[in-house]
Amino acid sequence: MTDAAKFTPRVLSGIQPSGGLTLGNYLGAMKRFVEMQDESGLETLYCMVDLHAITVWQDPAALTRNTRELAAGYIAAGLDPAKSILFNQSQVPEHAQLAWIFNCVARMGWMGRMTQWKDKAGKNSENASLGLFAYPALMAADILIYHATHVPVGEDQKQHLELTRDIAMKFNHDYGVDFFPITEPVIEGAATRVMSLRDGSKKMSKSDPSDMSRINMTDDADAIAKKIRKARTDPDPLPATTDGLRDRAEARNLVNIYAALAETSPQAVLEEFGAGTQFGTFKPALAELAVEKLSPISAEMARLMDDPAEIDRMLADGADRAREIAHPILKRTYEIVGMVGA
Ligand code: AQP
Repeated sequence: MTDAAKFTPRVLSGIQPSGGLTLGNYLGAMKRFVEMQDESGLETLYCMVDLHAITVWQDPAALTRNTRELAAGYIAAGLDPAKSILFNQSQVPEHAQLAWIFNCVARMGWMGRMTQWKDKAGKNSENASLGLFAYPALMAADILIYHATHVPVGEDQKQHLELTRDIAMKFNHDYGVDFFPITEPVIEGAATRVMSLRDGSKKMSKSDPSDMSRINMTDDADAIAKKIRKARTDPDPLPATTDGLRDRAEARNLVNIYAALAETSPQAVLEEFGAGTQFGTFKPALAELAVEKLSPISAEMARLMDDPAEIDRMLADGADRAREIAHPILKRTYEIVGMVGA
């Protein structure tokens, strides 16, 4: 059994630079990253997972821009490079090196059961990249190369984190060691699953072909207001309690977004507006709140993006600091596996 107490409490998480940051990424992940950065006794590492992004085609110029924009988003949202290690995944080669070991630990059947694989590969799985199939083994390596004990993520990543635990347990078992921690997922907050504005059954996603389905962190006030005005809802007004939202995915999503932005509960939002309030009244209030919360972040992102060399310098520094933790863990892994010269 793994003794959790022997591992330094350490947080690792990442976001793919596979498009512009969305409100889903912000509420489901980044906001929690910032809170954890300020919790005492926790070391925090946050990365831009560019190796994950290329599991589906990325235009090279867009990948470069999206990576810098994501770094700017991290800082604009409140991550501080003096407190957290911020870096780009590909600049720490130990991630890919450990991922290869994990490719040899994980089983094909485990990967084939991942819902993200099924969703993204769809009916065309013969034509999907091998990287997309192996994605969860790389994610396990991202986490375990730092012996991270806690991983804040949105609800959609829960299954991948369970697989990370399975890989750690199988490695520890196969080699008769107690080397990798059994990491805890941190799926917390009012909006661990922000849904598409066009379809309440789909999550809000950077790569959704419809820009109207999401709020991008770089959207201006007019775009935010337009997207919320056009967001799909049903004809009924707001109910008195959250029970009344149970079978109303789109309405529930807008109330949840409001609650997460206002840092309150969905029930409190319903009480504030009152049962019977029409979406014609609620939507402009939501748009106003979203603009109030997001515009300082997008303004700061734009300011930081004016100096890409400074972003690159900050990421290079973060990668050096990350490697100081990762390298000894990789070296020890190679020794455990029996590689000569490790
Ligand atoms: N809609 C969402 N609601 C809550 N959390 C979300 N996250 C993503 N979408 C939502 C969380 O954001 C973190 C980073 O996600 P990611 O970029 O690594 O991958 P993803 O989950 O696949 O996000 P996208 O936006 O859907 O990207 P694409 O379109 O490229 O696949 C994770 O913690 C995730 O849970």
